[in-house]
Amino acid sequence: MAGSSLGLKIKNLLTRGKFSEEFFEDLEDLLIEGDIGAVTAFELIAQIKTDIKNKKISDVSDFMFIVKKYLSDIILSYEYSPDVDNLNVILILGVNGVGKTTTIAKLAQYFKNEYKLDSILSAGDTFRAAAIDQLMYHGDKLNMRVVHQQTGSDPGAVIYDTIESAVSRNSKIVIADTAGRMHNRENLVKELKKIDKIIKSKTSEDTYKKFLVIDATTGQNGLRQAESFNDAVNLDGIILTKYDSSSKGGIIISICRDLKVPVLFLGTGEKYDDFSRFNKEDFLHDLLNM
Ligand SMILES: Nc1nc2c(ncn2[C@@H]2O[C@H](COP(=O)(O)OP(=O)(O)O)[C@@H](O)[C@H]2O)c(=O)[nH]1
Ligand SMILES: [Mg+2]
Repeated sequence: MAGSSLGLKIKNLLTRGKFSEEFFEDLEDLLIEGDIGAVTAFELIAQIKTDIKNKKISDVSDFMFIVKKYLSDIILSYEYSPDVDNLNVILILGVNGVGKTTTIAKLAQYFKNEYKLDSILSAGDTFRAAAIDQLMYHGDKLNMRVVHQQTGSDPGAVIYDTIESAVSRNSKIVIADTAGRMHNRENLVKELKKIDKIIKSKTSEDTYKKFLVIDATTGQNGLRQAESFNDAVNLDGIILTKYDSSSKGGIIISICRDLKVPVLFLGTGEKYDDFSRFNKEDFLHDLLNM
């Protein structure tokens, strides 16, 4: 059943009937393969066993309903909206290749469509020239201003300049890119803390948000990424990208459970419009086929 959804796999397992120990072992394997995480899988199974004992589960649909309810209680989300009267600063974090720069362009377009607000984009990934060029390309396409300096410059200084520029133009949204190097965690954390401090010195805490981009195809490594970034700057939300792939992003369950960071948006392709708010019901529907 390679490639089929977690929900189909669970349903397939259920057709074998009997809630035997072997059934629960297979179920645990499926949940872990689906990136739901060992601890969550273990707790969910304990819950199911109790519910079976108490006769709350007698058929497949009861079973799936309990799984859904359990996961629904873990997954966190809320409807993020920018404050249209004040300056909003959004720092976009994540390891290389997860889709940060693309997501910045999508977010800018989203704010334009939903709130009629232009964003100023900040080329805070100064590590590679290509990263700056990529953001400038999107700014050009979207007709939005990009503040940048040369490769290798201090990302904190670039973001500082961007905020100054936004204030002087009375712009309401700054979306800042960052480099996602992870090979030296200590340096990354140090750099992020510095950027965080600069932003806090220039803006109010309620309109400053730190969003982590997680690639749906990542697996349990995504939890470690989230832990690192959350330790550094206290994340406000997750944006799950590459949701158009066959991976259904079970990793967010572990992230919500362990770090209590809500999931806010979904990236569903490479185009600007391939972007939407995260909807928990839809997510569980896709994950569990119900
Ligand atoms: N299929 C798909 N590809 C995406 C999505 N978001 C980003 N990408 C692609 O992933 C690659 C890396 O994206 P990029 O924004 O450069 O990642 P960054 O290194 O984190 O800035 C690019 O080829 C993007 O087009 C998505 O939601 N779905
Ligand atoms: Mg990038």
